[in-house]
Amino acid sequence: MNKQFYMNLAIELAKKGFLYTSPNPMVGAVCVKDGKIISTSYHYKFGEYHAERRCLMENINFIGAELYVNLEPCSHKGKTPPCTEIILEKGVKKVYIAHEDPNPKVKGIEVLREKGVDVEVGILREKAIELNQAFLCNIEKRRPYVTLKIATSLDGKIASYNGSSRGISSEEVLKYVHLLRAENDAILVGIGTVLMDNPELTVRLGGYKKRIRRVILDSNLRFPIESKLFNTRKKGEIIIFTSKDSNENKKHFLIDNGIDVREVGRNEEGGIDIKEVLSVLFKMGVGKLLVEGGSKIAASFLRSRNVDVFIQEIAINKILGGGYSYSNSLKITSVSNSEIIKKWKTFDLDDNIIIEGVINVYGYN
Ligand code: AOF
Ligand code: ZN
Repeated sequence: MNKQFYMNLAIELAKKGFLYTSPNPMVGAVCVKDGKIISTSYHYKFGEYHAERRCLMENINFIGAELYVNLEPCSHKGKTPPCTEIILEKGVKKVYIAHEDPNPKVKGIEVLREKGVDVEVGILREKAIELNQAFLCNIEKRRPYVTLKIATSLDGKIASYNGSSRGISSEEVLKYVHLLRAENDAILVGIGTVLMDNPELTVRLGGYKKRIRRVILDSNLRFPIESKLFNTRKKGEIIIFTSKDSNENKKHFLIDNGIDVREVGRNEEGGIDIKEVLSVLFKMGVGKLLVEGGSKIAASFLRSRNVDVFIQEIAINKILGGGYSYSNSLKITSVSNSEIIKKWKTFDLDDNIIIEGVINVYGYN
């Protein structure tokens, strides 16, 4: 077996942590001695042991072994002890790393080399970088990795003339949406969507339950207490971002009822300042955010250049005519200034075409 084979295995193992590691990266580790794999592991869950530590915790003689890991081992004490410590302690002689960790606290390559461990960096670099785009965005931008998901008719409308969007997507698409929600740490909509659709914004996937934070942008605090959101609340799970001048009594009532109400500034259009929202959410531990809706919200995220992944579900069997568009308010003056979707793929679900593309790419500089 060659280096690429073992590194590929490390990457595949890392993927098992998908859904659970954010805002930490997905990391896998493979230990090889005398041409045989003697131990493998991965980072299971945020806050738990890292891949390298799990891999080397086994009661095996690791002296002279080689370790393959898709991310530079950490050298700092975070929620867990430094990985470099156990690598040195167990006598590993060589470490293969796919790419460096941009976290400024991490200096694993340096530490290992200083202590005489042979280190080779760059095996399957691109594939490994692709895997941890969310983590790389978090470190580079200090904000959540944002996926904007829009459901439209064939003519690109997100709602009909009277504002209703219920029923644009089919059942199969709704299942896919719940999967998307499960991949994220929080889901965000505007108050318009809450008032119009009364969504619950929970993950509902058969028996699978994952609680994610539910975020509403509501500058004038119109949040209705008869809504499904209010009535399915759990302490701290619903976060409302509002302006400093919204109704104080309502604010206190919501806070007393377990809703996390945050005051933020406004943007030039009078809406909520997206940058500030993202910064607060990131500090709360949200590494991946799904933005689900409202034409204003979609436009504000696009306009402020805070969308990393763009998903459009097109109901090819429906034309809505003069309804709501998610992009009308974007002031794009010429085609050469248009928003560019990269690395897109498409697939069909019932009567829908799903387009998944990327706007921002991280980790190549
Ligand atoms: C590794 N192996 O498996 C992971 C790493 O708070 P902590 O202790 O969990 O540290 C989190 C940081 O460690 C995270 O921001 C990233 O830089 C690195 N993650 N490093 O050596 C791993 N998950
Ligand atoms: Zn570590």
